[in-house]
Amino acid sequence: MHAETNHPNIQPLLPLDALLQKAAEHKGCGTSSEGGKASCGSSGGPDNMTPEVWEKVKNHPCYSEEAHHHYARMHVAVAPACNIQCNYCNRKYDCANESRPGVVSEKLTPEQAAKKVLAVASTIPQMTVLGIAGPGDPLANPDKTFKTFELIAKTAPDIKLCLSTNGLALPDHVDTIQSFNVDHVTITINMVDPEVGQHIYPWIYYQKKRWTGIDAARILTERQMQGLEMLTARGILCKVNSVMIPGINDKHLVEVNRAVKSRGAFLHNIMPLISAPEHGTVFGLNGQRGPTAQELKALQDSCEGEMNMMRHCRQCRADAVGLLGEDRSAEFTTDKIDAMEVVYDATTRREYQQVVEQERQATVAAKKAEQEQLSQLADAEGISMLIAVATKGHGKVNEHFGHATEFQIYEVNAKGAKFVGHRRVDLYCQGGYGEEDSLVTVIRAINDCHAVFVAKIGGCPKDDLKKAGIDPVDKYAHQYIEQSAIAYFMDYVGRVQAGEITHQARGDADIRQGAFIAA
Ligand code: CLF
Ligand code: SF4
Repeated sequence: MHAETNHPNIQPLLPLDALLQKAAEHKGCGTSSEGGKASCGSSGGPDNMTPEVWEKVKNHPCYSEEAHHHYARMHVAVAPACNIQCNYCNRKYDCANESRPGVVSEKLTPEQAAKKVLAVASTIPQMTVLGIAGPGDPLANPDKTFKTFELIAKTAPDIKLCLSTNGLALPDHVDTIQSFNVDHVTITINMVDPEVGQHIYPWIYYQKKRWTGIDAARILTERQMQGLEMLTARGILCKVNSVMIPGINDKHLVEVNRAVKSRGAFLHNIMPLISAPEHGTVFGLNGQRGPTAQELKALQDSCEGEMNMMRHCRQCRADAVGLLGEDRSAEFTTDKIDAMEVVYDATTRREYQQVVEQERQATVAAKKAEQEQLSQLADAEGISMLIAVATKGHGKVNEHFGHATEFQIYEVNAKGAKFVGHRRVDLYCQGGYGEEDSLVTVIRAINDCHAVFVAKIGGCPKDDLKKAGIDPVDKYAHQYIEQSAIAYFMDYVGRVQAGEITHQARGDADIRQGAFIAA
């Protein structure tokens, strides 16, 4: 846990009404921008973005990879019903379009959700985005979804509103979405060809009728495309999620990428199918496999020339709280919130976010400085490697190997260091997956990496990692990730050039399919 996130601003307990009233008196940040959203610690955006777009993405952890190291999001599970069936979904669990299968969230009323948002906002001041992503489809539950947005817009106007949908009901709600200043909408689009779609969707429920087969897939794709066009025409940023299902839509997703790009989608997030028999889904039970790490990366790489690709998605639960990759939902259950003393203090949030922004700018500056040195490394042409990093945020190597529940993956070559994904693992010190030793599963998850950067590591795992050909590195503890990766790479290339070592490509790695074992 980060010390900075333990906000000391705890005041006497207020009833919900008083809390909402007090929060409504705050108007968010002093500098407001489009839609009354906060403009905290603004800095110039990248060259390829207009200032309006940068304002929307700069502190959205899903829409900006760089922001995800610093800013948090939360979900509220207010939408239980769904209007379609996906073959990778079991309704006992959260919507698998944004969640890993097997995850169950605590359902809330809009009023409970509003209180939860204020509780989280006062505890985690860098929480900038509220998303509704299930546990079913938010637009199959429009009253609950929009009531929640209405309450938050009134009480916490500096929080960005975000929505994720399968798209079937989307065209009917675009005007309402716009009226609530929802700037970010995700649509899960797994196909643009009904022939492919019939193998993913057994049925949909549309206009009071159940549709199956090709007809169902055709209606769904038409509604998704129509909804996407309507949103982008209104300037709402759209992200498209696609689940990569080997043998069913893996090759087809390049076509999906082109179709959504041509309709103005801002970001494409290709996620791996997570499929295991214990999830009880059609795909889980019929043995449909998910992609390997390298299959996923190759598809993402092949689409990257076309548009921005998201590679930092964590397939969050419908009640996720915290930085992407950390799960603080257990701190904010309904009974805990009822007992919590909460005051929503927009001024303190703004001040805190200004500090976060300074830290983020320092990360960017550190990255640029090292990048310039790298340009001298023309001889590194042809050498490329992946590095796994144990981190708990802030863009630094700051997690103990044994405490990591995921590793972030950076690709380093003569062009620089770039985040290309993450690998979920079981805690090394908590036992493994099924009968397997947890270290074996960690090694399988990062087997395509040349090195693993950690803040600290014990002697035993160190030896086993070395035996597997993965270099355990703790000398960059608490330093910036990209800077450390480039320094390591330059040293590595130097040793290759001196003939001390031979550069060899690594193999593939597994994407974790089963239930998660954490503390
Ligand atoms: Fe939530 Fe989704 Fe908004 Fe983000 S999550 S509704 S866009 S605030 Fe983000 Fe989580 Fe991936 Fe979703 S990492 S599952 S992409
Ligand atoms: Fe499940 Fe989400 Fe698909 Fe509905 S849209 S069936 S909740 S994965």
